[in-house]
Amino acid sequence: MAVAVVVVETSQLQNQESCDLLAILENMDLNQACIDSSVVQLTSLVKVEFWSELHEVNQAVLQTLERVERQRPRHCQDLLLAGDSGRGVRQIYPFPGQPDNVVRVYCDHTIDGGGWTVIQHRTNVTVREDFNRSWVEYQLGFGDMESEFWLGLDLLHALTSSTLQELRIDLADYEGEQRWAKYGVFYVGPPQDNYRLSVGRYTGDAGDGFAAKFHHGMQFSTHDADHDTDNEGSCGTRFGAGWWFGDCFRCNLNGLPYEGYQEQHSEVVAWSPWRGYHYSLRTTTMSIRPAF
Ligand SMILES: [Ca+2]
Repeated sequence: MAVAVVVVETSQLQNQESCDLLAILENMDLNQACIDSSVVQLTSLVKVEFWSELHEVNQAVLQTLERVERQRPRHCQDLLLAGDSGRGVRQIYPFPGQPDNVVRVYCDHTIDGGGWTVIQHRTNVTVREDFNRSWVEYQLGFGDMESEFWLGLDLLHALTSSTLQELRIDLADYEGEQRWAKYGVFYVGPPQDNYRLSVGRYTGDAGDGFAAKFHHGMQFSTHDADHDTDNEGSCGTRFGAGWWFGDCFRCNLNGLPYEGYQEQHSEVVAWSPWRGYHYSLRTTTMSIRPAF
């Protein structure tokens, strides 16, 4: 064994001037075959150690990656549990099995225990966002998350598919009054079912604007994609919004941004159980989080 040879002879080599392995072996009065064999064995020993170390490093990297993936937040509630606070734009990884598919969402930890992912927001900023958008725009989402926006139906379907979600709606009028509505069940179906809405188990003080026979079970419609239950016309065209219209609505939070009561208009930002069909609300916020 070459290593044994080197170790045994080390005491005799303390005065060696050269540290070159080949020179050391040659000075040990070994025959050439023994020298060649020792060098080959040493080289192979080094290789085995190298691969073994590389394997260990590789295992450590894989374990770290698995740990990082487990720690990646799927929604705002994961961020809250990890110590996040306040509100603002955050990054989440909502798609199971797609650890690199990151999306930006607006999280709010300041209301009702926190952990809310905001999916829609309207407010009376100077330049209002246009919510009378096409089917594709409602699918992909639009607007500015720091201002008015719609998160997008594709992401809504993904977020509500992983685990049962609850929905919270916060409303404010132009007289300084505020109301809220909460639904213990909220699910947005897949694109092939036109993002059909499942909503129920109301609590709150705004009144049940999503009441079963009006919006629960309805597909999503826009001015260019009519899936409502009004056989004579298009609610999306008539009321200037994308929404889960039936025939046509009890609430329409994506309506046209009129301010306050409108005698002549019902295509307003409406939550009829509170302010009726002709009153356009100042602020609306729709947020979701896991129900359990
Ligand atoms: Ca229709």
